[in-house]
Amino acid sequence: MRQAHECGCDLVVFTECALTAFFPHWYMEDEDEIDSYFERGLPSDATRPLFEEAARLNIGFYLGFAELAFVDGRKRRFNSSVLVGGDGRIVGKFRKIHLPGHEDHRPGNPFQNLEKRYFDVGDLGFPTWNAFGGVVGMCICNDRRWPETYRVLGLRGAEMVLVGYNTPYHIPEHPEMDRLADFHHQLSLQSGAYQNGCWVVAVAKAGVEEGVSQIGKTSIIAPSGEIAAESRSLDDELVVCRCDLDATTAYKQGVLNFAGNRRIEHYGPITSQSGASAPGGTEK
Ligand code: CDV
Repeated sequence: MRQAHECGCDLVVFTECALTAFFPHWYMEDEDEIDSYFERGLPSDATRPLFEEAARLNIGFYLGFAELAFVDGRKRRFNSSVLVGGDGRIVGKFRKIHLPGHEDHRPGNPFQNLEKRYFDVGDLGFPTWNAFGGVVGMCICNDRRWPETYRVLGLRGAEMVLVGYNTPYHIPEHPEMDRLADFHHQLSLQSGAYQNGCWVVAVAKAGVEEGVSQIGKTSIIAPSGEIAAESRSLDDELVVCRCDLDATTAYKQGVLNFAGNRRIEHYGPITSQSGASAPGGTEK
C-alpha cells in the first residue's frame, strides 16, 4: 500500500483470502480450527493498522478475507471482500457467490478444493457503489468465470470490477485443462470487460503457497477488452495502471449503446431446456 501510494495510486486491490493461506486446500474437521481462519468483523485488532494506514495515505483498498457472521442468529461462513475508501471507512462488502470445488475429502488429490465445505453461498448479491469517482463492483475468484457476474454488475452501472483470486495451475479432476489455466483466466476477464464496457482489475496470489502452485497472472483489463497491465513474475509485485473510467463511455454508450440496444424482452423464456443443466448441478 505504501509502495502504491508512492506511485500515486488511489486504490490497491489485494487477493482473495489475503489474510491467511488459502485453507480450502486442506481438509479440517475441527470447528475451532476452521473458525481460526475467519474474521469476526472488520476492522479487527489485527487488521485495524491496515485501515489506519489507508486513511493516513488517503488510499483505498479491496481486501479478500474469510468472514464469520451471524445471519438470523445462525453462524455462517463466507468468502468475502471489503471495499474501503481513502478515508479508511468501509464502502461496501461482497460475499462470493460461485463456490468451486467439493465438500468431501479427496485424499488421493495432491491438494483439496473445499470451498463448498467451508463457505456458504454469498447472500448479498452483486451490488455496486459510487466510489473512487465512478461506479465500482466486486466479485471473488470463481465469480469471474461467470458471465452473469459482469452482466449484473454491468446492469448496475459498474465501470470497474475488482476481483481477488487464488487459482492453482492444476485441477486434480481435470488435468487436461492445466495448460489452459492462464488462457481461461484472461479470456473470462477480457470478455467480461469488453461485453460490459468496464475495467476489470484482477489480483492473485502468485507462486507456491503451502505446496500449491498458483497462476498469479494479475491482470488489469480495459473496457476495450485489452490487457492494460499484468504481472511479470510469480513473485510479489505491485502492478500499476492508470484506469480512465471515462474510457467506459465509448462502449457503454457508444458502440454497444446498452440503453438503446439491449433487447432482453426479446430473448424468450429461459428454461432448463435452454441448455443449462438442472439447478444445482453436481461437481464431478
Ligand atoms: N478460489 C477459486 O475460486 N479458485 C477457482 C479454482 C479452484 C478453479 C478459480 O475459479 O480460479
